[in-house]
Amino acid sequence: MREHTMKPEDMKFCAIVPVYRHEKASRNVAETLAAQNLAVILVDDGNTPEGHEILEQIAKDVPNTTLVTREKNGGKGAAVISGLGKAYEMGFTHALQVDADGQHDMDAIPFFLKAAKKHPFDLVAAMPQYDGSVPKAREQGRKITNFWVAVETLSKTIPDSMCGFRVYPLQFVWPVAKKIRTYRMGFDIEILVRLSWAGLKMYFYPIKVKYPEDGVSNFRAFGDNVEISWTHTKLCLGMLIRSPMILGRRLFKKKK
Ligand SMILES: Nc1nc2c(ncn2[C@@H]2O[C@H](COP(=O)(O)OP(=O)(O)O)[C@@H](O)[C@H]2O)c(=O)[nH]1
Ligand SMILES: [Mg+2]
Repeated sequence: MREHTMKPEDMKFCAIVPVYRHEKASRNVAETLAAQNLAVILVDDGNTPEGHEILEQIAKDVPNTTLVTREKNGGKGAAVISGLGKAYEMGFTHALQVDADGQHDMDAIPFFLKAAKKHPFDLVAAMPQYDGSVPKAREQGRKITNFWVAVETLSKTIPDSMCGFRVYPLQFVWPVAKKIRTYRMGFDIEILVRLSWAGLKMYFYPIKVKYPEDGVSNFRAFGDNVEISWTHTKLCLGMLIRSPMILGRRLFKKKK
């Protein structure tokens, strides 16, 4: 794929917004994305009938917005996979994944799109810069995850794997994403590790992230941490199997 060239005019960007219990906040996010000329794919991840109605209305009001509806709540990962599949089917070349609750600094979007245009075949992802609002337990969990990701990739190429703000080159990412069975919060981690194993180059840039005190977080302290631990167990085993390939590729690259 790298031998091909992609002209900026051939790149078609969209944004994928997984939505669960953030229907109201997602309007502002969708409007901000559309104002930057991005097509928007909202994924209704099994919200209530009232929530679904709100999302339908947003899709009608905001230009170039498509609503993907999942009948039952499947988890953030399941919602992003649905969105990626839709984006690929619609012919987009790149998809920006962003949270519906507006916790990512939306002013950073032009910077990330520009970086993706500069690196059309690579992944451009965010690493979070928190203000004081981040819950301590989440910050701690992130550090542990980042340690394990370094082990799983045998590298320090992924400084953060939990921030759900990134631009995916779909031609490379969709074949990997569609096979992932980690449907909740472990998805963001697993996709980056698998893309690293597949040889995708990654660029990370900081983004401001806030956790508003009255905001809704769906992160389940027990369930999601269990899933994340299981994800790391699987990925560590995956690394052991792939370690000759990972190290061999690195050696070969250095020699070239
Ligand atoms: N946690 C969670 N988030 C979901 C789900 N389905 C979609 N999402 C969306 O995934 C994004 C991240 O979830 P959020 O609750 O903000 O988690 P946090 O930012 O890690 O505290 C938001 O846009 C949610 O609306 C789900 O089943 N669980
Ligand atoms: Mg959030």
